[in-house]
Formats: sequence, structure tokens, C-alpha cells
Amino acid sequence: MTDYVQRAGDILAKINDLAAISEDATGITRTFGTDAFLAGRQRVQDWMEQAGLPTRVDAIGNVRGRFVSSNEGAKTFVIASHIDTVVNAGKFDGPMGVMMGLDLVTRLIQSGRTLPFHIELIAFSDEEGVRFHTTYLGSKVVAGSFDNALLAKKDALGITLAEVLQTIGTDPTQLLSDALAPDEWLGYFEIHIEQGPVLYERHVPVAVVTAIAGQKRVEIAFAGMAGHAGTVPMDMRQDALCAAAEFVLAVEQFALVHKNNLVATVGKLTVVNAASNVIPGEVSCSLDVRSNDTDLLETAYLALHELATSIGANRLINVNWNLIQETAPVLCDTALTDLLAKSIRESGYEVIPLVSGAGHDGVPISPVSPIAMLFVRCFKGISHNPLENVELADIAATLRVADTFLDSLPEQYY
Ligand code: HGY
Ligand code: MN
Ligand code: MN
Repeated sequence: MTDYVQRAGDILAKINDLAAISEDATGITRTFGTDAFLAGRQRVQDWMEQAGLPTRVDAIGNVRGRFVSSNEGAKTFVIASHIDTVVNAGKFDGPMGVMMGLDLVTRLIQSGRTLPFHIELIAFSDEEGVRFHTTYLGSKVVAGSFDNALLAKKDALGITLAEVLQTIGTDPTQLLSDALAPDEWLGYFEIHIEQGPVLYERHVPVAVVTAIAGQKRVEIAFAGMAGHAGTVPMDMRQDALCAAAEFVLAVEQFALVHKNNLVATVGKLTVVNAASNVIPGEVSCSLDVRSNDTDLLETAYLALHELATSIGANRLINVNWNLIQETAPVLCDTALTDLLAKSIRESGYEVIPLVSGAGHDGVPISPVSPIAMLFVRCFKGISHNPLENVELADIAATLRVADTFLDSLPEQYY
């Protein structure tokens, strides 16, 4: 009888180990291509190799461990999540899915069973998109949808993605050949913290994901007129920060009106040449809009763009609106999701179907493969925050469900 708590303890130890590798001394930050990212990636690759999984690092920096079937022409079932983080992150968002995937595959290797399909365990290199403000770089390569134009994207220091790839020693000419071909895919499975409060409120350890919300990310620049804070009369100013501030609150108001199926967030705001005695002339901010309803997402996006434009016109501020990323809502595969729900029931838990407000690597993969996700309860639903936490017992419960799910896959397909 497997000891789920023992396995969960090993997983938690790896999560804590990885969490200690960070770009900054105080919190957890591992963004694409940094030394901390590379050190963390190496640690994950070592763990995969120690488990008997032959690995390789692909051209976008994903770590890929492959459990090969004796069935030559077999398709590949991918188990994955990401190892990059947001800034000052929690330690579970991403890494927990990779460490649990490694545990699941290790059990299969140690069982001595041969599967009728290959399994590829992937630690994606950039899901959050923090450094280049465009997400899913790792999974887009595996899905075959990476656009080489992304190589010209610059980070805050003006360094391009292509330059970072060169620095970390990968070969961008391999990006397209690193994809799994559409006919190779059997399925995609990701375990991830819920990052929301439902499971915590319902006292249930896991949930099956039915869909992933669509999102649009925008960079907005407000250009007014810098000026002396002491001499320019209040009614003669073109204050870029006041325009941005009016926009930020307007975004909140708009999203509150549509709160049943829409969220909108301004997470970044920068005052260029900021000084306490200077009227801000240049301000930039981000906008992140999400909904599971395609029409509402589009309507909200257009309305918020119109809001920014009218605020600029009223204040004689020039507004530059730049859509930098958009993904439509994605449905999880019905057959895989039903199998996951059956595994949850067989493990003795209530089946709670959830839509994910957070984006996940299954989004770019969904055009080439059926996807399934299993959510794990986290403390008060807190995420993208050092307070992010998962109980050992919930990791153990999730292992039980995931083992059951993987063990039932062969009948599903063969
Ligand atoms: O922002 C998100 O939805 C995820 O954390 N990448
Ligand atoms: Mn994540
Ligand atoms: Mn995240």
C-alpha cells in the first residue's frame, strides 16, 4: 500500500528546497533566464535524473524528462507545470505541479510497469511572463505555436529574449523542432494550486478544472506635460499620473459592475522621471482583463479602451494603448475531465468542477492536445503571495487521486 503522506513529505521537501533558490534575498523570485532560474532548473533536472528519467533542456529552457514506452509508435502523455515564478511569489504556484508530476512518474518507473504510451514530464521555463511580459514561452514551444517574433521582445533593461537564450546557451534555431508534433500528443495533465478560495471554503482538497478563462494583457502609456509642482496652477496641468489614477479606478468600477464573470487588474504602474516636486509627464501601466465569456471579455476590453481614450481627451493627455497578449477561454477535455472526476470520487472526495481564472500552460497546448487539470486547495485561496500554502494532507490526497487517474489512462486509450 503506497504511503501517500511519505510521498507528500518528499514532495514538500523538494518544494521548500526549490523555494530557497531566488533572485532576491527576501522573497521567492525566479524569472526567465536569470542565474536563480538556471540554478533552480538544474536542481529540477537533477531530481528528474535521480528518479531515472532521462532528461534534456530544450531551446526555450524547458526541462523535459521522458519515460519511454516499449511501444515504439506510442503517443506521448505530458505531465507538466512551470518552475518560473512571479516576483515575491509563493512556493507552490508551478513547482508543486512539477514535483508532484515527478513523484507520479517515479512511482510508475518503480512499479516496473511498461505503459502503452510515453510520458513526458516537463518543467516549463516561463509561464508567468514576468520578464518579457508575454506568457507561456515554454509551453508555446512544446505546442509548436512559438512565434519567432517573440525573440525580439525586450525586458526592462532592453535585453532581448534572443540575447537571453544566447546567454543561457540554447539554440533558437531549434525552437520549432522542439515541439511535440500534433499527432504525437495523447493528452496533457497539470496539477496546480487553485489560487482561489472555493476549495478552502468548501473544505475539499481537490477540484477538477472544466475551463480556463480567457485573458487580455495591455501596456498603456499616458503622456502629459512634466512641470514644476510649485508653479503650475492646478487648472493648467497635464498630469499623466492623475489621468492614470482616474483610469485605474475606472477599471475597478467597470469590473465591479460585471463581477460575476469578469476581473480586471492594473498590477504595474510606473511614473517616468518621478520626483516629488515634478508634475508627472509620463506614466505607464499594465491592464489584465479576464473572463470565461468570450463576448464579455471583448466587450470589456473595448469599453476599457474607450474609457482610457476619453480620460486622456478630457485631460489633454495622449494615451497609447498596446495589446501585448490575448488568449481565448479554453475548455478542458471532457473524457479526461470525466476520468479525473471519477478518480476523485473513487478516492472518496466530493467532485467540485471549477473554472480557472488563472491562466495555465494548458492554454497554448489545448489546440494540439486534450487537456486536464487537477486543482489543489490552498490556504484561503491566496497565491502570487508568500503566504501561499498547501497542507501536507492535501498533497497526499491529490497523489491518491492522480495515481488513480494515471492508472486508469491505459483503459481509456488502449
Ligand atoms: O497570471 C496568471 O494567470 C498565471 O499566474 N500565469
Ligand atoms: Mn501557475
Ligand atoms: Mn502564477
